[in-house]
Amino acid sequence: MKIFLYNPDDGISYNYIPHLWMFLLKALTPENHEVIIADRKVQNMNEKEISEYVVENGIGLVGIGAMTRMIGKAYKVADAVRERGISVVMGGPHVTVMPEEALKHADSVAIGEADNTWPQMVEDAKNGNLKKIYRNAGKNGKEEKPDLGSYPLIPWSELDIGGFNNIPKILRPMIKHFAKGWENFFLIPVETQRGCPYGCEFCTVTRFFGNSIRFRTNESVVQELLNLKSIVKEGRGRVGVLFVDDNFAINLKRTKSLLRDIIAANAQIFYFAQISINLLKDDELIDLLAESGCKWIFIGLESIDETNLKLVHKNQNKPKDYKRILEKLAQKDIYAIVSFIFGFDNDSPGIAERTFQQLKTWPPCLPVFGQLTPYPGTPLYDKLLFENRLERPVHWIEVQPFEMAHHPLRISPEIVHQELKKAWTFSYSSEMNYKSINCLSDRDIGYQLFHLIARVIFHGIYFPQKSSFKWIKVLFKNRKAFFKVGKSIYRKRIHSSKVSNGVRP
Ligand code: B12
Ligand code: SF4
Repeated sequence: MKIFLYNPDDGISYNYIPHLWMFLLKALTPENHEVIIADRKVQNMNEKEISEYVVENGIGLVGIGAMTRMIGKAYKVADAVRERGISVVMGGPHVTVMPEEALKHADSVAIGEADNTWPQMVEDAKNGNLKKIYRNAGKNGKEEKPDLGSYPLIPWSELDIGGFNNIPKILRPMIKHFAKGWENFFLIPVETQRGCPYGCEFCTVTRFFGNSIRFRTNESVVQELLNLKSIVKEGRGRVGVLFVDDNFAINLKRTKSLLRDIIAANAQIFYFAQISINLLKDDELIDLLAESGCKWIFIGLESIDETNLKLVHKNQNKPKDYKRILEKLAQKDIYAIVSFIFGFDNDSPGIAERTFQQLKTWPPCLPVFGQLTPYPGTPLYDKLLFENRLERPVHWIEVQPFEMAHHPLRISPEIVHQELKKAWTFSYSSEMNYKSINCLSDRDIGYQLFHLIARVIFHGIYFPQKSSFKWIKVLFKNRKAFFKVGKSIYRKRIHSSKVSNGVRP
């Protein structure tokens, strides 16, 4: 049977990173089935075109996965495909908590992690025997989480990932000239563990993956990294890894042992990881992160206000520690993508300015800002529903980007929206980009260029940059910063050619 796995996007930014679930389910699909992966970023088709594609290509089963904010689009695709008589199955964090809603659009849903249920779904679909609901039940009927001890090896080097090149087309000739090889840059998702014990009020993870942690073996992670390194060796482009674990260092002993094994196997690859700020106090961990290839850490700082953090049960974050820890990371050449949420109950007008004032005192970071969103299945959603504060209880069906679905206590949703815009505008202004590059002027030039490109790409998370015209505009605005980095690269080249010609600098 031919299976088509599809992931929509959110209509604002691209899916810069391939969604792991598709590649994982492909690797878990029983033999004798062909799996075609389609991501909205790469296969730019609307629902009608998808339904035509699946009919013309003899697809027997369509699997769709989506986060809450893409679910409306996912349902449209599902409806169009089913109209053509082809079965649709859905899975992922949203349909897990809203299975009845999903079953209005799909023949079948996978509840929770589908590693063990997927092969059965495929066989049942082949035999025309699909059940409505699949869940991984243990002997006592309770949900059992898959054991990651037998995690499959995803054959990245054999897959076509060309469509996920993160370097915008318009920049590729320039990058090729200045930093050959980096014109094709892929960020690949890899997981090493699942689960998070913290249970922050707004987050879906603890309920979905559970509060105890399950690990892949070190050997299997190392093998996957070595496999990814072969893409670089074959000259197909540069590869970075995003460890999608929600808290890469939640078990310090295990993380350190994994990092030591990565180093020992020479499997270091440039990587990003997500780690809670409280776990980054450990100096040995930071040394091992740096030595094993970590370049960026995604840190959910959420707020600079301790009261807000307490309100949403994110007590592990202590705003007084932020600066010190970020500086410690920067000393090891590790920078942070710091994530903030506006619209907490203790937020008040001026939140963007107050946050920005703090940000300016930290080493260069890539900040991201979002509004507090009550995702279904979270304690936050249940609380707001109970308090009758949800203005749009099914906000996901018609997603309004950066619009709130409820009213915070001390700030209106309209002001939150304005504050978000302000925060994104301040943080990615050409002045701020130039300032960040200046702060990094004693660092590796390749890194400076990478940082600048990342800043320009991050600008597009809030201000859509999908056309070449928009890109040209953004590049033009940042010409001073690009010129500065270009000049340093040129100087370095002259310097190294003099040295290689025996001229003393
Ligand atoms: C990596 C990641 C990102 C990355 C990239 C996304 C990507 N391309 O992978 C980045 C940083 C860009 C990102 C951004 C966002 N993310 Co995010 N992200 C994650 C993260 C950490 C890992 C995803 C992952 O790969 N998991 C591992 C895979 C194997 O698990 P899985 O996807 O759940 O798949 C399993 C099952 O769900 C099931 N399954 C999934 N799909 C399907 C489909 C079918 C047909 C079947 C049968 C089964 C099935 O099978 C899989 C194997 O068991 C998750 C948290 C988490 N641990 O999952 C959050 C998470 C998915 N993100 C979340 C959110 C909210 C966002 C943002 C909206 C944040 C923001 N405010 O901007 C943005 C939106 C981005 C966008 N473009 O729309 C939420 C989603 C909640 C929800 N209900 O929608 C999560 C769950 C985190 C959270 N705090 O709650 N994210
Ligand atoms: S620490 Fe991160 S992953 Fe864990 S519950 Fe909190 S927000 Fe979610």
